Amino acid sequence: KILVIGALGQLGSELSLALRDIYGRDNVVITDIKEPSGKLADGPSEILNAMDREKLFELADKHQITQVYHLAAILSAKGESDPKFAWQLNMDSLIHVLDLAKEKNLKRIYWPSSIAVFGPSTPVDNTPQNTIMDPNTIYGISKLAGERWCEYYHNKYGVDVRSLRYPGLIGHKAKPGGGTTDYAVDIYYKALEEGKYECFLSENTYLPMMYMDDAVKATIDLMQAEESDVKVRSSYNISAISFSPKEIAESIKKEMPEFEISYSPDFRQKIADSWPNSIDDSSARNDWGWSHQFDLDKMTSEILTGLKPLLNNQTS
Ligand code: VAH
Repeated sequence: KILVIGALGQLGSELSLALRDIYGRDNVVITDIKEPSGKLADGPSEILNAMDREKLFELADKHQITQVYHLAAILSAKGESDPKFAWQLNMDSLIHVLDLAKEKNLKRIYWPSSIAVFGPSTPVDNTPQNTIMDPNTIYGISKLAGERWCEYYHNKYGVDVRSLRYPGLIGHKAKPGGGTTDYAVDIYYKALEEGKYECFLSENTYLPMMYMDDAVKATIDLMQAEESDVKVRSSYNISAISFSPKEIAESIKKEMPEFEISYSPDFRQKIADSWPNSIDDSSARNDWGWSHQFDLDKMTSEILTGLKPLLNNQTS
């Protein structure tokens, strides 16, 4: 059976639903620090604080877990408000899962990294799989250290841990939590609710991004790949689209001509400026056939269509 840690987060909630569709509702045990609601409540769930090693091991036995997707983390912007806690949660929880995999001989585990592992000295365009990495957020530092731990446990103990360096993920089924790229989610909600958006990044801030459906597909494709095809055991670069706030606003205007955007960069501008503009993901494409489906306009129409009924219900 599969255990999902952090199943109620922006990625966790969509990935948990996809995993249940593939493996069956009762074979995916979702956990988070609060009870699930809506569709996610339809299936086995447990309360689990990702730092609670004992409870993690207990749940793995109770549910005969063979695979773990560990998605719980404090993201970049939120992490800067409490660096010590972000480091502790992001690192302790990963090491508990790696130990669980080693001691219970789990089939495989998944752990997400991020383009946040790159920093101001990293080549910004077509950032290579192997390159200079000098992250300057605690989130990015914890993801870089986490990649080293994953490769260490794979090489030393044979743990089959797999990982992706996600770009900014844009999904509309679960509110994002504390990321720097979350402007690209907020903008759709505000476009529909208020017809305008004040962006916390400047208009030409290019960032690698990906629609959530592509991120879920990449995760499952990687986890279903033959072990021998998974050649990168730190974390794979993956990417889909790169755009700026100006370009996503233009994309929205194609469907909502009266939409207006304004810019008032805040502390997150510095974080965004330390990250790449675009990513070279040729290793993922060559090793296990990664390819993205959604470009910017296709994502925009998918999200606006998906959000309209939700927001209409709220306002009606
Ligand atoms: C964040 N959404 O902003 C996450 C992601 C690349 C960005 O890691 O922190």
